[in-house]
Amino acid sequence: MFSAIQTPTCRIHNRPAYNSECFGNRDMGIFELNNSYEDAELADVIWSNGNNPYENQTNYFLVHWLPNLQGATLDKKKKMFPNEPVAAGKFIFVDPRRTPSISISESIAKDQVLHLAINPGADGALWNGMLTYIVDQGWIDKDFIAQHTEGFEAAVKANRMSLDECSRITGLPVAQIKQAAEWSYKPKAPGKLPRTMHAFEKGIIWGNNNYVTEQAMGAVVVATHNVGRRGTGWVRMGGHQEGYCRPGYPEPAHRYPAASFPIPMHDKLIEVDDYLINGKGKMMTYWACNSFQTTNNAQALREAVIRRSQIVRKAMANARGATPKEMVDVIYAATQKGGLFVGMMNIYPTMLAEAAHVMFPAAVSGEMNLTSMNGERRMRLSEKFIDPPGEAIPDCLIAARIANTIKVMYEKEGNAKMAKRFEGFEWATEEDAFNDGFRRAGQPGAGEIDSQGGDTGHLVTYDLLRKAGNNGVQLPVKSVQGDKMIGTDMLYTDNKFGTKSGKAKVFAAKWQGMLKPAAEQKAKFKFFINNGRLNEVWQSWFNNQYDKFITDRYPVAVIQMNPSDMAGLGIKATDIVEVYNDNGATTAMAYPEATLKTGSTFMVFGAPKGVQGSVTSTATDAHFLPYYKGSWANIRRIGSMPDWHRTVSTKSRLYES
Ligand SMILES: Nc1nc2c(c(=O)[nH]1)N[C@H]1C(S)=C(S)[C@@H](COP(=O)(O)OP(=O)(O)OC[C@H]3O[C@@H](n4cnc5c(=O)[nH]c(N)nc54)[C@H](O)[C@@H]3O)O[C@H]1N2
Ligand SMILES: Nc1nc2c(c(=O)[nH]1)N[C@H]1C(S)=C(S)[C@@H](COP(=O)(O)OP(=O)(O)OC[C@H]3O[C@@H](n4cnc5c(=O)[nH]c(N)nc54)[C@H](O)[C@@H]3O)O[C@H]1N2
Ligand SMILES: [Mo]
Repeated sequence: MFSAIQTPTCRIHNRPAYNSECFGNRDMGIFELNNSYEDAELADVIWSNGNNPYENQTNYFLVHWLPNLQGATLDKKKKMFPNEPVAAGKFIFVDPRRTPSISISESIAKDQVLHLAINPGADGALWNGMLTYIVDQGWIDKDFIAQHTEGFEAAVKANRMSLDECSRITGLPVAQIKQAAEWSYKPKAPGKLPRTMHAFEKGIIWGNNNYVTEQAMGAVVVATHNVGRRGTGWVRMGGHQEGYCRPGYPEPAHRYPAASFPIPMHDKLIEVDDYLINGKGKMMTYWACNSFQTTNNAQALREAVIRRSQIVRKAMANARGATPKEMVDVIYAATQKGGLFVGMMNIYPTMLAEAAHVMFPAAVSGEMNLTSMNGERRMRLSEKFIDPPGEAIPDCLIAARIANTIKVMYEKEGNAKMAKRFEGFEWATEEDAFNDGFRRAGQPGAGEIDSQGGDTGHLVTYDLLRKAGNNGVQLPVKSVQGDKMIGTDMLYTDNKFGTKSGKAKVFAAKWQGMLKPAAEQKAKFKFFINNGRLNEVWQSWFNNQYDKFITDRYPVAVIQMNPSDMAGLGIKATDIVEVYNDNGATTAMAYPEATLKTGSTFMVFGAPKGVQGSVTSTATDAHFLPYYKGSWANIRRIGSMPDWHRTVSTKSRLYES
């Protein structure tokens, strides 16, 4: 995409532009995966912001968080921090609804758990109020601020918000905000600040005004030195394996000069979904993603892409007996008339297949060797143990074949200049791609990690990863001793951040209210359609939809509702409802949940039968990070599925002891 084709029209699988989920953190010079899972065992307090870790980061939560709450890591803490008071950990959840994570934690140690049941979208205000309060209390690390940050004073001024105002906007009682502040930031003993880990995930990332909210939280994190100390960390929770490296975006621009590492391109971002909806672009390739089910304003995208792909399909159908070369001309001509040529690389013919003209079958992990890293930057090699079906091959080799084919075509045309751009894809195996990518281009997140560890990607080999086994290694790898790669537990322990000056940059991040398209939806429609994940379901259900164990439990998308809201609309458990607003409409199975506030719902996202994204608005932050969580819509009953009364459970999903 970047070095050969050189297109800037590129989006990431889960959002409509080639941006970061954490520009806010990165512009401050703080990479969002900066601690170890072990730090969750060592923390005095863990904040879980817009995150439901029991359901979505299950192993991490059960193995590393809960033991801390239970006091089972006290010995470890004493050993690690001999000169300060230690106790069993405390959890603070910020979430508009009661989640299974909260109910499980409370069932273990109620007094050590706080649930801040925040008004949707108000997190920025919470962190403004928190910053103001702890500065006034003096619960901050003045030396650290003076030596290792810049911009702090200006941010304190800009973000200033009284606790009363904070309470009014967030809906949280002042006493509760004070309680959270006391747990998290009040010195444990003279000169001993608590070790407070701040985790966040999709309630923040896909929350209201991502960039500003992250930086409002970041100001508090930095003021209290809760990054780069063991038992702290300001981190994404993730939940899936990730990690990739890449050449730079073809149109680099550093809007935020603070960052020293090559942040890809804030300035030249293209909102690709809007681009397609507005009739632009000639070809779209969906690679290992399914925007029809998972993007924001999804119904509008589906309608546009299907309509435009039909223009091409019709032209192709009329070109009877055309040779491939003639067909190319037919397709190109159709794209000149508003058509869109659609390709997809996937392991299943998903909903996107309705629009696709070509489909390339990919091999998955297990059918190929795959390197990936988890939420503590732990990289592992998962080795191939079975052949892929049919003609499926690893994605990297599909990419290589495309590049090599284009190269030969340019050579035939005598276009040496273009052919040159497509050089370097002589990959025979996944390992070749790894060697050219990770080992040459740098560690995943490219500069973000290399700004800490130097360009040491070349030290990592398949051979060493194989020897490291399931424990892998935490990136960045600093050196190799014998057969062992020496990794990094925690970033920023030297207080050198990823900015030119090496200081963490604090930005003004004043609460700005609700993003306009979301505020307009909210004003017009009755129900908050909060949305996200259920433990049993994985992402767009690409496997689950063929698994009776899952579909018996959730035959279609489910929407949890307060029973009194259901009664008001004549809706019974397992009835089918329509959820609709100005952006689109979707359907779901009604599922009572008594702890939801009236007017609030929770719908599983991404389902093939009931796409929640169809009713999300167009609201994004300045860098096109969608506000998926902020949907408002009306609900009406469609009818009942009598069979489901017998076969489908709607027992509360909350664990209550
Ligand atoms: N079982 C399972 N696990 C998964 C996945 C899966 O599909 N299934 N997906 C993986 C992926 S890709 C990801 S990104 C992660 C996501 O992991 P999480 O972010 O933990 O999951 P979500 O359910 O999307 O959202 C978390 C919470 O945000 C809350 N929320 C909504 N609006 C707001 C708000 O305004 N403020 C705050 N503070 N909270 C809000 C919701 O109520 C919800 O409980 O999970 C990963 N793990
Ligand atoms: N309303 C709403 N929308 C959301 C969210 C939300 O919370 N609410 N969350 C967002 C988030 S965090 C995410 S991660 C996205 C998820 O959105 P997507 O990334 O679109 O969803 P996935 O199901 O993860 O898509 C993976 C696709 O890749 C295919 N696949 C699996 N393995 C391979 C492989 O090895 N090679 C290839 N080529 N294909 C493969 C699968 O069949 C599947 O179609 O949704 C986003 N959308
Ligand atoms: Mo995600």
